[in-house]
Amino acid sequence: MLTTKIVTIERFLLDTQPDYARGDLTALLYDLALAAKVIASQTRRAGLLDILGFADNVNIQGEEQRKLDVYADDIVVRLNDHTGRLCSMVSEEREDWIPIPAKYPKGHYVLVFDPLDGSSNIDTNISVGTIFGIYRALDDERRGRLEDCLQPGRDMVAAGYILYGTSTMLVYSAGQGVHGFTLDPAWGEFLLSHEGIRFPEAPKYYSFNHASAGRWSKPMKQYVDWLSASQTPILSQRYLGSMVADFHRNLIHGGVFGYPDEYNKPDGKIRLLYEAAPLAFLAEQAGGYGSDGKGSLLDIRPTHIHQRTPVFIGNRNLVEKAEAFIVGS
Ligand code: P6P
Repeated sequence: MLTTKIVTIERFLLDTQPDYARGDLTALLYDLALAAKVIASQTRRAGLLDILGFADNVNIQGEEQRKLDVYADDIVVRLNDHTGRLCSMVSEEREDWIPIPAKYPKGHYVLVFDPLDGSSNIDTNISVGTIFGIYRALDDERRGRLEDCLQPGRDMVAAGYILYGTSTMLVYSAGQGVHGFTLDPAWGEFLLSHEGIRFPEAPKYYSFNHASAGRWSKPMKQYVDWLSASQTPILSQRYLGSMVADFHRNLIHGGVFGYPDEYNKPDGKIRLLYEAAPLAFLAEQAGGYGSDGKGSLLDIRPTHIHQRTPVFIGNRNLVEKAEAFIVGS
């Protein structure tokens, strides 16, 4: 007989969300779980899109076939723009912030998200993911404004990601630790599979694109040399080109992911608002740390919704060592 409890994400949220979450935050997390199921069903078929009559950009149902990241963006917006839980959204796929249409009630929360991080890897079947962060509206009396979207990560009330990998996992934190749920495709339910995830003390991996080393500063090269030689046992280098997948592996096994500034990319490549800050929120909740090389990513107040930042994220001691090399230089 099964002895372990079967805990759905709804049950877990209802049992663990603090009262201040007003119920809307719990419902919003559930809405994101639904979006995850819809997006997962499509990414699972990515290799078949041409075979299933998507080749000429119109599928067999007469729907216009879109890139999967545009599809994922559309699903998240359409599942959340009318619920009355949000006052505004920001998506990596859209140039401007997304107001809630006037015909719909406005809510207490702001949703920022990258609908499909690492999407350039889809054609090689490498894991990709949706990254999200949730803030409270700055003014509950007014409809959403751009300034509601430009809050420092420290003010997030929740963050998470959905990883479309060998299984589909939803990993989130609402400030009480980091918890992982695995989708059971037979039941269509996310079931608690990783309660209270924390970075292991002994890291195993470091994740940097060594091909960019010629564009790094000298302290940066010294730091990566230190990573590759200083640890016992030595760290393995793993870099997928999908930050959400690299982050997840390092969260489970310990390690550090970095995308530093380069001579031709002074702010690096990773977006602060909907990629770096949500993962830094999770990292801190899991006993780790996220830095831009000088200080916490969570203390940076965005001035633009798509602004980029250098990123070092993972085991706290490894990230603080990056700061020591960079700041100390
Ligand atoms: P590069 C994906 O496009 C992404 O934003 C991250 O998910 C990933 O870590 C990074 O870019 C890869 O960039 O320049 O190393 O190919």
